[in-house]
Amino acid sequence: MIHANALSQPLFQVHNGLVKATFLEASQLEAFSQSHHILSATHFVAAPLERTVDWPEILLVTPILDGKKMVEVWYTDAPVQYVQVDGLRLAFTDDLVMGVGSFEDCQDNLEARSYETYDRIFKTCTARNYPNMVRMWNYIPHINEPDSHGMERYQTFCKGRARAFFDQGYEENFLPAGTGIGCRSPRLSIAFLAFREQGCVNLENPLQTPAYHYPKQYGPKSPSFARGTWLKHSGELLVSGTSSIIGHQTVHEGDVVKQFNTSLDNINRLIDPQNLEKYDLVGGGTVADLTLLKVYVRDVADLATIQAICAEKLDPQQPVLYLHADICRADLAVELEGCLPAQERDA
Ligand code: 3EB
Repeated sequence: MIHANALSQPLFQVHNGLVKATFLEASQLEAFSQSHHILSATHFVAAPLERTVDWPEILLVTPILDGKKMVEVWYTDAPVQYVQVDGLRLAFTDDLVMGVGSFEDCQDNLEARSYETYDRIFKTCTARNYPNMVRMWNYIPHINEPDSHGMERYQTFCKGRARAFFDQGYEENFLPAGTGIGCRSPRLSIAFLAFREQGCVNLENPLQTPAYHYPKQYGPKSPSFARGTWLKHSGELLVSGTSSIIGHQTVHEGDVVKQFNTSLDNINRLIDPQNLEKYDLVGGGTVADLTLLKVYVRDVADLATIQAICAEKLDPQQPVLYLHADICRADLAVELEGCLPAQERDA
């Protein structure tokens, strides 16, 4: 399923190669790191593991559903400086930083720890002059279970995150694209990509209430993310985790086919050229153009159904990672994310 040329050809790249991303078999990462500068690696594993490497890395217990051990790796040919500070692991180039903040999972002070980790990420990136957050990934252990105050852990996390964004002075329409998904890892992990230069447009979907405007019934503080970010320099689009939500409501609870088709329709609408026109952007596409695809599946029994829809609607040449993970609302069965490469431009 993964191309033999994965080692030489990225699945996705930003700014004509400033940063590249691909999926590798875990056993290839070591060799890969000899010839590329790794910015971040996310391993999707079946059981908790510990190891130490130079680069920012997450060992995420969201098992790959076809049994392979895979890694999502972001990398560059530019020189990279690795820094560990304040519990964060970061990889800096002249233009961007990728990094990971994580903390041992806890029941009692999830909100405070989430706040603190976000706050450190913002302060570190800002102090070093990389203030422009473009993409964040949040992996939350036991996301749908209650914390010690009886609040769903995702909602508790959202409270801490929202306060950190607010304290940092973020305007609502400057929130980065995001993923907020469950895992069975021993740590809560937050990964990010930030640029030195302001270079992205944050996108919303006309079919969906902006997540930061979800009403209080979903939690005291709304989720802090945009539906996607458009990278101005060369026109790539990073699509946030997308699920079966229309307006602010979950639709088609209990029907995974309809939920997944709704998710795909949501992305189609987000990346539609007509939606981009509203932001004075030229480009766009459909789900068949997406790369670096990850599909989060709550119930393993739904895998074959979801794969059949992917075979029909996505580019069959594109590898897809099917990950076993809980979604941030208990009534959602599936979520997906991907990247839209820049269109070829005439020279
Ligand atoms: C949704 O649309 C589905 O909390 O960072 C998608 C992407 C979702 C990001 C996040 C949550 C997040 O609300 C869930």
